[in-house]
Amino acid sequence: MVDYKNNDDEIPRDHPRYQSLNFRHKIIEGMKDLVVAEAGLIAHGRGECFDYILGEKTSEVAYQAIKASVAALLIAKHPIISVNGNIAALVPHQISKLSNLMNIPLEINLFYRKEGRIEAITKILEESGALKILGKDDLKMVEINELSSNRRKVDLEGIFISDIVMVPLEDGDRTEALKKLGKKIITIDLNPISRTALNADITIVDNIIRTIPLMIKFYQELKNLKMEELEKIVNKFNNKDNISKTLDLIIDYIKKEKIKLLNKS
Ligand code: PTJ
Repeated sequence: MVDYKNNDDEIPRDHPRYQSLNFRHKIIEGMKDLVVAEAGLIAHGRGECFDYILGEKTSEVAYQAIKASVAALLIAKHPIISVNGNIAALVPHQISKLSNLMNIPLEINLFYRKEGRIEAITKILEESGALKILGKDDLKMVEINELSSNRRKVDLEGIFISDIVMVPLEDGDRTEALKKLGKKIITIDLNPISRTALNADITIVDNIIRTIPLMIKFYQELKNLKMEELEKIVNKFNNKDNISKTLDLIIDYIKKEKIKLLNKS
C-alpha cells in the first residue's frame, strides 16, 4: 500500500485506524489533483459511516453478491465499468487490473464535470495500466434523454451499447435511467438503502477497497465455468433478499455494540 506522506501529517503505521486514514488521504490528495470532486469527500465520509456499522469487513452476503456480479459480467455481451473520481483515487490499480483481465472497458462518467477532471482521471488510470478507457473523447459521446445530470453523457462504444453496467459509488437517479434503457445494473454501495442500491439488479454492500480485489479472485474461480453454470449463479441470486440480510447484519452489529456498552464496567 502506498504511504501517504505529507511533511506535517504522516500517519503513524501503528495508528489503530491507519488503513482507514490512508484511504481518506488518498481521497484528499485526489481532490487536490482534480481526480475527486469536492462532494467526493462527503460521499467517502458517508461510506465510512456505513462501513463502520457493517464491522468494516466483507459479509458473507456481500460475497454472494460479488460472485453473482462476476458471473453476470462473464455472461454479458457488452459489459462496462463506470468510473468516477472516488474510484479512480481509491482503487486505480485494482480497477484497471479487473478491467484488463475481464476485458471490460472502463468508462469515465462524472457527476461533476469540472474542467480538467476527465484528463486527471484518464492519467491516473493509464498510469495504473488500464488498457481500455472510454468516456474521454467528446466526438464519441452522446446524451441519454432519461437523465438530466452530467452523467447523461455516455460513450457510443461504452454505456450506450452496453447490456450491463457496473456503477460503483453512484448517486441516485442514474440507475433508474439506465434501467429504463433496458440495461442490467451492478452497484457497489455501502449504503444498502440508497436509491441506487434498491434499484440495481445486483447490489454489493461492501467497501470498494475490499470488493475489487475479491472480484478479481472470483473471476479466477469462475472464468472457466460453462455458460449454464454462470447463469445458475446469477439466477439463484435475489437482490431484495440480499439487501434485507445486510440490513439484519447492521441491526445485529448495533445490538452487539449496545450489549458491549451495557456490560462495560
Ligand atoms: O466523481 P463524480 O463527479 O462522478 O462524483 C462522485 C460522487 C461520489 C461525489 C457522486 O457520485 C456522489 O455524490 O455520490 P453520492 O450520492 O454521495 O453516493 C455515493 C454512495 O457511495 C453513497 O451511498 C456512499 O455510502 C457510497 N460509498 C462511499 N464510499 C464508498 C461507498 N461505497 C462503497 N465503497 C466506498 N469506499
